[in-house]
Order: sequence, then C-alpha cells, then structure tokens
Amino acid sequence: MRVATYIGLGSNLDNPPQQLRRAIQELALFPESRLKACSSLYRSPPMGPAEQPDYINAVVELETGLAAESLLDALQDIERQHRRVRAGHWGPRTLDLDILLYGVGRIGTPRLQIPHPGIGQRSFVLYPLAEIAPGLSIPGLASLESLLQQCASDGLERLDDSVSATV
Ligand code: ATP
Ligand code: 5RX
Ligand code: CA
Ligand code: CA
Repeated sequence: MRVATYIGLGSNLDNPPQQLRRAIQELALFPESRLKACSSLYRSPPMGPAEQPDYINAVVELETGLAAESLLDALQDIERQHRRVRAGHWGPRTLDLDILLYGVGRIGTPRLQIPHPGIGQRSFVLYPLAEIAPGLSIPGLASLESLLQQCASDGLERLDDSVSATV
C-alpha cells in the first residue's frame, strides 16, 4: 500500500541549500517511492541551542510503499552519506531528515514517533508544510491551519531563487 509521507529536511553546515537539494534528489530514488511535492527553502535562526549557524529547512511529500521503519533506515543512510556528525544534543548538522507524517498513522516507539513531536510548534516545519499541503490535518493534534495561527513565524524567511521574502 502506498502512503503519503511528509519529510522535514534541515541543515546548517557545509552549504545547507546544496545539502538539501542533493538530499531531495536522493529521496526521489528510494524504492517503491515517488516524490510528489517540494516546498521552497526557508532560512531561520536556530531553535534550541543558540550558538550555531542559521538553518535552511524544507518539507517534501514522498509517496511510498516502504514501511515507516524502513523509511527511517533509508533516511538515516542519507544522513550518514552527508557525513552527519553528532555534535552534542541538538547540535549543528550537515543534514537532518525527520519523518513528520506517515499517512494518517500514529507511531510511538523509542525509535520512531509519528507525527513528529515537534511538528505543532515549529515554524520552520509548519510554513513549508502549508506551502505544499495547505488542507492537511495532523493526526491527534489539529488542522495545519489552526497550528499556523498559533505559531509565530519568528525570523523565518522563504528563499526565492534570487531574493528572500519574510513570511
Ligand atoms: P528533533 O527530533 O527534536 O527534531 P533531532 O532531529 O536533532 O531533534 P536526531 O538526533 O536527528 O534528533 O534524532 C534522534 C532520534 O530520533 C533518531 O535516531 C530516531 O530514532 C528518532 N526519531 C523518533 N521519531 C522520529 C521521526 N519521526 N523522524 C526521524 N527520527 C525520529
Ligand atoms: C530543539 C527544535 C528545540 C526546536 C529543536 C532545527 C526547539 C532547529 C531546524 C531551526 C533544531 C531541535 N532550528 N533546531 N531548524 N533543528 N531553525 O531544523 S534542534 Cl524549540
Ligand atoms: Ca529535527
Ligand atoms: Ca532528526
């Protein structure tokens, strides 16, 4: 069975836009999978530990026949290929790939929590998600629209090809 999944991408080291563009190409090659939509790239200050570079984030929709755990395995392979090094809790990274949603499914194991626990409060997730899936509901939480209304866009900028626009 094929499921619509949403994957959050983030990077703040080693040419972040390039890291994201490469990762999106790699996601598109996953078995039993098809890339359906990509948001713009967004720049924002780091949330959590502050002493690190600004982040570039994006969200993509991937339709996949992979089980959620296999999808996580494949995403973590890509993170390793991008030479992600674990530098402290919530430290800077070349590439971070989070499964935000897996269809309407809810999963709560130590290795995998879906919907992703941060989804409702993070502007760098909600704005790009709304760009590609405005009518979405987050299982167990709320409509994307109502989450956006409660979420400050604090410093989030959408990157155009040329200039950046504040959301
Ligand atoms: P956050 O998850 O708050 O955004 P992070 O992305 O920095 O923080 P990581 O260090 O990348 O966290 O991930 C730690 C672990 O989180 C992973 O090894 C993975 O097993 C687990 N995890 C749980 N739920 C998910 C999910 N939905 N997507 C990706 N990883 C998840
Ligand atoms: C920890 C996120 C605490 C939010 C985290 C990103 C909070 C980040 C990212 C931006 C982290 C997880 N900031 N901080 N983008 N990841 N802008 O992808 S660490 Cl409150
Ligand atoms: Ca993350
Ligand atoms: Ca992660």
